[in-house]
Amino acid sequence: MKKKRVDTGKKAKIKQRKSYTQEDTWLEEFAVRSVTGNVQSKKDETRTMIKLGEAPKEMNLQFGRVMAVGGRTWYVQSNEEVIECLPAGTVYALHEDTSLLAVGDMVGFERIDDGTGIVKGSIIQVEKRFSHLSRKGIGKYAGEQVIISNVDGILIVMSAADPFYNKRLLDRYLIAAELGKLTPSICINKIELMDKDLIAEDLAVYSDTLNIPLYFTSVAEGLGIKELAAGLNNHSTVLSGPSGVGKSSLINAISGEELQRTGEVSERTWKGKHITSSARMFALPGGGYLADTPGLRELGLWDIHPDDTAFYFHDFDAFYPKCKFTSCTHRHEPDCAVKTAVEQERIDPERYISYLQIVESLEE
Ligand SMILES: Nc1nc2c(ncn2[C@@H]2O[C@H](COP(=O)(O)OP(=O)(O)O)[C@@H](O)[C@H]2O)c(=O)[nH]1
Ligand SMILES: [Mg+2]
Ligand SMILES: [Zn+2]
Repeated sequence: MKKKRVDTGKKAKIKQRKSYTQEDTWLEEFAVRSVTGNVQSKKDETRTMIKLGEAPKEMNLQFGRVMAVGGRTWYVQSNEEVIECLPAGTVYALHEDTSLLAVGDMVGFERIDDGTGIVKGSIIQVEKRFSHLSRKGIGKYAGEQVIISNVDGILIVMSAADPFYNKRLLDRYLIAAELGKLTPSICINKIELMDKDLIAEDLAVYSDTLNIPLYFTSVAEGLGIKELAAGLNNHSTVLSGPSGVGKSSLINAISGEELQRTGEVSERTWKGKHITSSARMFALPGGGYLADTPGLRELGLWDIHPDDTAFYFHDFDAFYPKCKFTSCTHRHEPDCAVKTAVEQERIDPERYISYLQIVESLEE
């Protein structure tokens, strides 16, 4: 993966957030790193200096993991406690991603004892991320936005109906998963509303050709939940997909607890505290974590060149080496083995449609 360099020599250029749709308002909670290594939280205009590398050894850091964020507060789980943390004036970062902090991050913090008896923390260091789900920011702010970090897998959740699953979005998710080093699996929820066999046939390319685990569930009728829970047990997995497909309902059903309210994406609580709608981690009783995220209507891909898109369509793997031109984009070129395979239906024509749409969007 390409690394974005932090150029400390240039004048501060703070990337501004533009107006988002309602679903995107949670993004403003992300601290945004500028090209000079400053971050700015738009809400309160505070800035944090970022230094690349480890914090000085003499700092007495305690380590933990960000489980949720609300306002400026990052909820860090450390041993058995959840500690409310704010970023320190200077944060040492071991990664160079645009988002300084994200839910899922491993952080080092200092405990603050202000005499009230309530333990708070100041985040001093952010560890390198081993995986992430990222998307391209919307509008003027076109940087990378890390939705969640340091999980093993992504469960792409869509529903059989209400809303109908979106294969174009699904194909984008698969690319984002590979870019972020996340093992993908797919869940089609609300299966009681449709004919399961028809959907299984429609999605055969994913389960049979691409060998991606495909789950069919109904939270309403308790179908397929055990199988899904078994597949997710002992792993840490982010659930992502459009809103209203049943992500929060599935997490409740799997954990067997009413961990969070469903049917809304705007407000959560953490022990009575206001938690804005953003990613949130839940420990599974049998080990591992599930991360709930707000619905994404679209997923702008980050860190991919249009010419490389075909390499992420693994059902094309057997064909593109046979194209006449090594630089073939599989669109207008003669003797294109990919196009021929599409015509012969050896490649799912719908996957090819996704490919064309994604290349086009990356060229914009
Ligand atoms: N018919 C049907 N509705 C469901 C099912 N699972 C969840 N829902 C409903 O779908 C709506 C959205 O669920 P929610 O979990 O909030 O979706 P999220 O936005 O993806 O987190 C709620 O009204 C749920 O009760 C299901 O299996 N079948
Ligand atoms: Mg939800
Ligand atoms: Zn070609």
